[in-house]
Amino acid sequence: MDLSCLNHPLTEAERLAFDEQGYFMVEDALPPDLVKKIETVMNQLNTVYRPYKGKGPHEALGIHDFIGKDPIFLTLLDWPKTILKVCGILGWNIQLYHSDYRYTPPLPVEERGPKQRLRFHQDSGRLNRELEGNPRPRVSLKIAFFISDTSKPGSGNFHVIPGTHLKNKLEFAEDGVTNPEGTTPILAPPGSAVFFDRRLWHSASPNHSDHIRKVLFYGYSYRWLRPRDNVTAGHIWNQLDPIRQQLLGSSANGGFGYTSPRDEDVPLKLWMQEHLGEVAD
Ligand SMILES: O=C(O)CCC(=O)C(=O)O
Ligand SMILES: [Fe+2]
Repeated sequence: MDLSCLNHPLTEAERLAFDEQGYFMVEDALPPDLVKKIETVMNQLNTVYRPYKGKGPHEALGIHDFIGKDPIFLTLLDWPKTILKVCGILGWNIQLYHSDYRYTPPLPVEERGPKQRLRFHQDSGRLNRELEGNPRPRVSLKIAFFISDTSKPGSGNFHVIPGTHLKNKLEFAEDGVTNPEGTTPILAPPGSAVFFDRRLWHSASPNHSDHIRKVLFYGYSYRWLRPRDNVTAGHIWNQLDPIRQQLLGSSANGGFGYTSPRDEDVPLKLWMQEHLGEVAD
């Protein structure tokens, strides 16, 4: 890993925000030249995948498992300004369980119908039914890397309801339209990274701006969670260092190594011990 990550640990303020609000933003997580390069690659993928997925010019395009589709995406996997914040929250037994590309063109003016309630949800489907407890456990988080400018409301902003990661259920107004109290648009400039707890009630929103909304979501979880996509990386496996291999799902000891990892299963643990001193077991 790039040793400059040591300058960007999880801060106490971030830990507090994550524990109490369920999210925080890191502004300027990515420099403008990198944002530009990523945007170019996102545009290329849009050109290829939009017709392939049968999406019209104004429809949102989502691509799951984008991680192996261009080397630039690996750069963000262990990005120096974000990776130790993930480790600060989840520790070293982590993996990328999901990657999700979102490319949302503006909705044509004539299609901007009556106001509708946003699609609030907690992440990871059955976890929200089959895990016991109130609140249910965290298990995973996502980083949203904002590539286009969503710093103004109405630009397809990511929305959250702060503090709701501790609520298994959310009350919705009977009118079917009004959003729950506390609904907050995240005003994210390009290059910013928003960390959020999978339990935080959150939603996408329609893009009523004049530019395409472009975001990359990196989902990190404990290694024992079954990934939500195929984490396709066989074609680049030999180019990955051991920590990236861990993050993309390797285990030296097979299935056993996910729930009871030995040192050889988790090079990230050894790296953290070497560079940060003692780490929690
Ligand atoms: O596109 C968005 O703003 C929301 C995406 C989302 O729900 C997710 O990545 O879990
Ligand atoms: Fe989600």
